[in-house]
Amino acid sequence: MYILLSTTNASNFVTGVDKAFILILGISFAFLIGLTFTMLYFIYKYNNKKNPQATQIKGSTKLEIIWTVIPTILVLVMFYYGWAGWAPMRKAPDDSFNIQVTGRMWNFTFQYENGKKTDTLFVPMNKAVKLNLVSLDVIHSLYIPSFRVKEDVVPGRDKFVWFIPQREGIYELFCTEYCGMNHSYMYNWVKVMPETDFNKWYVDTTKRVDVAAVDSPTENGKRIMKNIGCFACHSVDGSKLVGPSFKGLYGHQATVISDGNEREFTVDDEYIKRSIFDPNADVVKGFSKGLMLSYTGQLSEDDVKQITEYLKTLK
Ligand code: HEC
Ligand SMILES: [Cu+2]
Repeated sequence: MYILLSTTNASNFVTGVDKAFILILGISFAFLIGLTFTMLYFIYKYNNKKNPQATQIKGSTKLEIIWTVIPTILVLVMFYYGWAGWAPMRKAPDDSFNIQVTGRMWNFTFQYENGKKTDTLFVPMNKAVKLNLVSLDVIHSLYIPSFRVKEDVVPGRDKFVWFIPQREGIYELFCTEYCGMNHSYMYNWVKVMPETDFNKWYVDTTKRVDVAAVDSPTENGKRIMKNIGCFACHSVDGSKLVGPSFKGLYGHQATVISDGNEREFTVDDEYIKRSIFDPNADVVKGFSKGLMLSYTGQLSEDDVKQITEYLKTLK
């Protein structure tokens, strides 16, 4: 896939956060090595053979001062770099480009000031972007690792994150606060475009909904199902909800009841299509008729093809 793995300067916050991170990691590592070697040295120096008579040591002002002053300095240095990286995140420039992010169980939607709505976050390069975070139900948390930003999305509270994307590309965005059964579906993409391309995309209001950054049938299939709500009744992990799980569905040996007769066959494209447009023609054994309604008119043949591609991946 064409996702950028290297994230050097993907946003204006990368340097500040990485500096603090590497510093703290370095200090921890130095202590780990130092303490381990001191320990090994003491085991050697004070073992029973070399040092049969234990010595009592009564206080040492010099030592006390050393191990108070040095850690204090180290902690203050860590605090300084942490603060320096964090403080600018709390003040968005006044001329930021505003986008509202709505989190709910279990998806994110992005709404722009001109009414455009997407499930991929589109942003212009080299321009301050401010995301206003709204939750409709529980606490979610918006995380864009490559940009080094992360903020809880709390119902009833005004929360935001801002950043300046500095590199064209596609990045991951996801919920990082466990928010219930299908928490893992809250997984989206951020597409950073040069400002002129972005503006062209932005004024085109003919394509209002569901513009995808990653255009593959499986991704599309999953997104269609997420948006139309299939996962309310079907799981992908093998657990039984209102309907059977999609895990291992494609190609498996199914037993269904059609017109009161039980029959067995292998699940294929045709069966999935019939299940979606005429769900009560074949009813899966052990489940009730009439719970799943037909999606005729709501989903196109092409949607169903993409759904099928996605179902094939659920081994
Ligand atoms: C209100 C709950 C509900 C929703 C929403 C729902 N289904 Fe179902 N689905 C069921 C039930 C119950 C069954 C089992 C009975 C049957 O076969 O009709 C089922 C069966 C199926 C089957 C056959 C599964 C098998 O194991 O053979 C497929 C495929 C399927 N659904 C796909 C979908 C898709 C795709 C969507 C979204 C477009 C969807 N369902 C939405 C309840 C639901
Ligand atoms: Cu969430």
